Amino acid sequence: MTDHATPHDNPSFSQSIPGHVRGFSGARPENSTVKKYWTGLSAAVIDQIAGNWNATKQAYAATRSQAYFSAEFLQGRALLNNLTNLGLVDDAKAVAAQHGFDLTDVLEAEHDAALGNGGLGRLAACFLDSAVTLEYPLTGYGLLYRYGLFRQEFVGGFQKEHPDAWKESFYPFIVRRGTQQRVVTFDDMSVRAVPYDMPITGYGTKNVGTLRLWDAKPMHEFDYDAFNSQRFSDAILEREAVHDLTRVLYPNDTTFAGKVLRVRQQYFFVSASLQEMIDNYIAHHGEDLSGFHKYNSIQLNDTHPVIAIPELMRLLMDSHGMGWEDAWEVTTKTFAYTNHTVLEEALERWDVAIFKQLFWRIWEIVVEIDRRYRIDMEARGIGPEEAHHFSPVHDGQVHMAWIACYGSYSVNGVAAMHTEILKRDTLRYWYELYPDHFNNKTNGVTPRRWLRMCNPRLSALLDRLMGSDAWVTDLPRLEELAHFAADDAVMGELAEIKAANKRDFAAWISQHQGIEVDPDSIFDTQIKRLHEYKRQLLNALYILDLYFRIKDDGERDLPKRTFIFGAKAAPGYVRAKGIIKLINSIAELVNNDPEVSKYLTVVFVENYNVSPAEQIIPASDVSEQISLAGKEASGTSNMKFMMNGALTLGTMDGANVEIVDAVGEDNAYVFGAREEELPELRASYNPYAAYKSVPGLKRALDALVDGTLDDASSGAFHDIRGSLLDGQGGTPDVYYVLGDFADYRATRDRMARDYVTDPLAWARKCWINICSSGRFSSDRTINDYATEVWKLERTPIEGE
Ligand code: 26Q
Repeated sequence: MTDHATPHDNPSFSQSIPGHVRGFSGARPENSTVKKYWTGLSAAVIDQIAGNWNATKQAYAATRSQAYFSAEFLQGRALLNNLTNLGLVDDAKAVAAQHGFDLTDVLEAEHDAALGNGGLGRLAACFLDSAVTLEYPLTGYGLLYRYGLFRQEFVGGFQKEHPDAWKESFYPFIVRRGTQQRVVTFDDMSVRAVPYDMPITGYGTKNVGTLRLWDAKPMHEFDYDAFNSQRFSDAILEREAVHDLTRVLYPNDTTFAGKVLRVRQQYFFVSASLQEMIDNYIAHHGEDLSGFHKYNSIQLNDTHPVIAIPELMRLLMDSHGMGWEDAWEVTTKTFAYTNHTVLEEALERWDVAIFKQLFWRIWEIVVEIDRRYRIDMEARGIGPEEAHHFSPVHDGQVHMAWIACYGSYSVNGVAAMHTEILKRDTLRYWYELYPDHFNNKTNGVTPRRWLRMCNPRLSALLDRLMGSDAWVTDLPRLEELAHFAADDAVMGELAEIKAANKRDFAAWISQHQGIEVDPDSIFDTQIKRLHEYKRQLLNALYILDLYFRIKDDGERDLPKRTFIFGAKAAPGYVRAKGIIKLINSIAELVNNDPEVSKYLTVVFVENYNVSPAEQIIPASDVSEQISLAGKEASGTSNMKFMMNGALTLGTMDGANVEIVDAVGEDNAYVFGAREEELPELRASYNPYAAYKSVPGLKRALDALVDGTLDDASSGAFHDIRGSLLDGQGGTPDVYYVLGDFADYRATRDRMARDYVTDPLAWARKCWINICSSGRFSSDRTINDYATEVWKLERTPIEGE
């Protein structure tokens, strides 16, 4: 199969590359630096799509279209993704070779666009890819952060954060649209919002979608009067305050911190985006905005952009003369809200003082929404106390989730189980009020980046067996290949592909971190943000236990394993950072022990991000999805692993439940307490009893404080052990780590045994996972949103 998704036989692309490279490097392509070569090649890609991008924008502006509001878009690298989608990989490879460059090296020169923390941000990026591939008119709106998620360095095993100046050297994949600026007004300052557009290419389509990211600039480049007067320093300070707005992505993902700058960022990007949408509506349909919702719908990615609800009210009323009732009608038919968490501590609540100080008018509107809400609830027969608890404003705070639930026509969770928990607990009140607003949209991931692009070997096998690349845009068709599970030759090929990917990862990690891993060992991986509920600690305790089984118990009949971690901790999350130090200390202990390191290697990948994930996932055998049941809304790496032929070791949580349902219980390894049984288990739970009675636990936990492991006198390991055993005044072991340990240990042992005793049976399980991954394509998710929620029509362009 060729990789020509869009079969435009394209000599123009190849021929344009040298000129673009020369333009950036001021040198002959063969004498250019690799970074300049990357820049020129990227510019050649932009050149290719410019016409179709323009045409797509015009087509989307004229039809009912969807906006995706998100504070985060975790795009990762752009060049290979675009080459893959446009079918230009071979051309780029050939031209680069002519100039003496290996395309792989050129691609490695690209810095990740890490404008997101984790799952929620990466989901937004996958959705953009799917929407354009399916030719749905959707535009992403967000913030052009100057610094993305911090770069992580390990210093003595501790996480150290560094600024991530991702676009400091020229970045060709964003284009400034200087003629489409807007002004956003706060009570203490006005700010120019300058849009930068990132093109989003699709696979097998001429459509090119847009991610529009707003940058904040001072109203006037220079206020000469102020500069020339006694107010010189005020003028400088005000300019800096404006630049602060889009300076940095907040690195918290699970704990809410009421930072003023954060709510400013939120208001800034939603106000600019709404102004643009209204102007576009007026240009096409005239000044009467009562039909705005017929042409526009806005998906709110969690509560981060929810301030758009009062802001749209303000714009409709104050700028366009609409009355409250009409404006509320339009607003509540425009917004749809996605919830991504059930963790109490993550819910956004802002002190009323912040609202009053930043945007008095928005505050007034929120108060009026609150007043009318209470009247509305009384009319529905809901008691004032219950209504109060879910009101937009109470106890001195503005509650963003309640504004979202009251002001949206749709509310969804991100996996079947998560949506059920929302309906039963977190959002029960709203579900009872508006049952038909609630729906589930199980997450998905794009098979372009997460299979086609990151795993070319497996992609080639799938192409050959199917006789086409049809699976790339129709992933459920992989089901047609399920019968090859009985074909030993194909299973042999699958095993060889995994082995080759593992050799590639071994070379990569050796080059990046100087650690040598054995490609014949089991690659067992946990990659995700570091949080107690995700239970990296459970994984770490198992490894410690194994260490002692080898060292003290003399166990020798053990499969060889490589344990891979990748995780960033929020900089202020002290215990999460302690867990990073713990895993690094265990790595040090295990890897440097001549006896133990024959069996085990521990690798903590530094600065985990989208690009490392693209190396790690195709090379993994085991996918660790071990959150406490009921806590992980969905998970999305679980889907990426499955697609690439890794088997899930997981709890019945989030989308794991649906993965196990798709592959069957024999093709996944499930352990741990079920969500519905936890309340009863908890009632009689005594972590101290588990510590004393569960084999291996005491030894592993004591290693944290008996000198086996060294936390550099930080107290981190003492704190971790204490959190499990005494809870320091609160509940001990909130995430039931010790409660699930025995089952985890038994299941993980069994899994490793299965791997070595019957490689063919293992390969068949992997194959069934790959062939059953169809419903975890974000194409399915986007189709469901588009047909059930957004009511969109596919809008293909004619194109060049
Ligand atoms: C909130 C307030 C202030 C500062 C930061 C934040 C903030 C930022 C990011 C809160 C949450 C996030 C990100 C959450 C997230 O990534 N959630 C994950 O979303 C995935 C996509 O739906 C799910 O698969 C994961 O289960 C969920 O944890």
